[in-house]
Amino acid sequence: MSADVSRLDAYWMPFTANRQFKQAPRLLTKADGMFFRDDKGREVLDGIAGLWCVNAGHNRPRIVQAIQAQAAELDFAPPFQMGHPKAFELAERLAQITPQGLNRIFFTNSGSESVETALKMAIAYHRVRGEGARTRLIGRERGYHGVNFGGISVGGMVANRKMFGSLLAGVDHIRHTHDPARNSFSVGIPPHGAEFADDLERLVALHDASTIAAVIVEPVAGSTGVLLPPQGYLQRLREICDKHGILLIFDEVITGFGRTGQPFAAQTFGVTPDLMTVAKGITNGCVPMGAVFAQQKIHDAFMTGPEHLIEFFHGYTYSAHPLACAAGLATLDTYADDGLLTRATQMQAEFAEALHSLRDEPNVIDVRNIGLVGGIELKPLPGEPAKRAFNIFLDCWDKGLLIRTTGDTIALSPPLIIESGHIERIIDTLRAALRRAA
Ligand code: PXG
Ligand code: PLP
Repeated sequence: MSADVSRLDAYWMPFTANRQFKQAPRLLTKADGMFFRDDKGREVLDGIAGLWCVNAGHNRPRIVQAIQAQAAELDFAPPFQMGHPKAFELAERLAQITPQGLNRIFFTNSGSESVETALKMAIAYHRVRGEGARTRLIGRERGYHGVNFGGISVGGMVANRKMFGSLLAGVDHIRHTHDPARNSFSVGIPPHGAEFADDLERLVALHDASTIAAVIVEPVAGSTGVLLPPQGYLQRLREICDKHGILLIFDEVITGFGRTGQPFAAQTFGVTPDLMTVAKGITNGCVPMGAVFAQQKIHDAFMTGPEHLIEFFHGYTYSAHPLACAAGLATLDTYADDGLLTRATQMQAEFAEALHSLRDEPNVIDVRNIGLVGGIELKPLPGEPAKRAFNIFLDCWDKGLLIRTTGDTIALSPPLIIESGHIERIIDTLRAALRRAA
């Protein structure tokens, strides 16, 4: 059945080639475990956990039931000056799995909102402590921090920034860590480039530490093509931040909830930030939710002044929404039942070997991996960046595999319940598509 294009007009789709899509729509209608079904009843293997979010696989019964029961019990509770039990319960449960000291939890509805919240928290934190000149925010080239104005300002994806004017003032960027000349085809963490962290010293020298509030980075950059931190890089960034009183924010919207083999990448890399942003896997993608995890000292710095006054003038109508909290609690139960927050450590060797078996396929110029994340970078078609990878995306879809592409990099981030047979099927499908595209 070809879709009725007239009925597709009203929906202006996000981050989509709208005209291409509407000529040949790709419609998902059902999901279960590792698989979607499309509107023609075809089974499609989910190679990207929806959009890096369905970490426990689709339609997990415990989560489904929790959402259904919650909708019938308490549909909404105002989050300002009011609460409901599951919000507190979820915050307590999350605080048990967060890296050391990140035990104060602020709820949002997405990764983008988490980023805005963390940036505002950082600036306000310095101000409540009497360091109001620390307002500058430092991001990194090729970073992705969602699509709101703060996030695109500290972000470093040119296409996401260039259309939108002057952005936030007082933002600068350290250089990215991608170094194919030295690190291509590294298995796991690339060996070279810890010194890229020293670029922060350059910005400190330029702006003076007394003007800098925070540095935000993704421990592993996902959206920009799976860029891993070189060995020792995050430690070095932490040291420089400490030396200059700058807060370090890890954006773990993708890396959170088991993706790299530990609950959070901060634990995988043994580096603890001052603030952490999460979303996606917090509810297994089922109900929109995000959060900022703050070190207790940051939270406590706000808890001054008259007790009847609001301490932090920030929040969303849907912060700690009851459906999201119910989904979040059931998601944590599901992760615990199945051991999913560390399952990537068991699967990563097999996943890495399968990925790297693609290194000699046509036009593959790099393969990158950590935990259950993979990146396969292709040589662009001359004069047509992103086209080769997009063609492979379409070919894989045709053959029943959902992958994600960004530029000419293919990203894989399968649900953490993945088994060997699924890995084989993903790699075989990709290999055939790469050969057809040669
Ligand atoms: N920070 C990071 C590190 C992310 O990866 C966001 C913030 C924003 O989250 P929301 O929930 O506002 O979308 C993200 C989101 C891709 C892709 O193809 C990745 C994301 C979103 C859309 C596409 O890699 N990550
Ligand atoms: N715009 C208007 C006019 C509003 O009244 C509100 C919230 O009350 C918002 C935007 C923000 O909405 P949200 O809290 O869902 O982010």
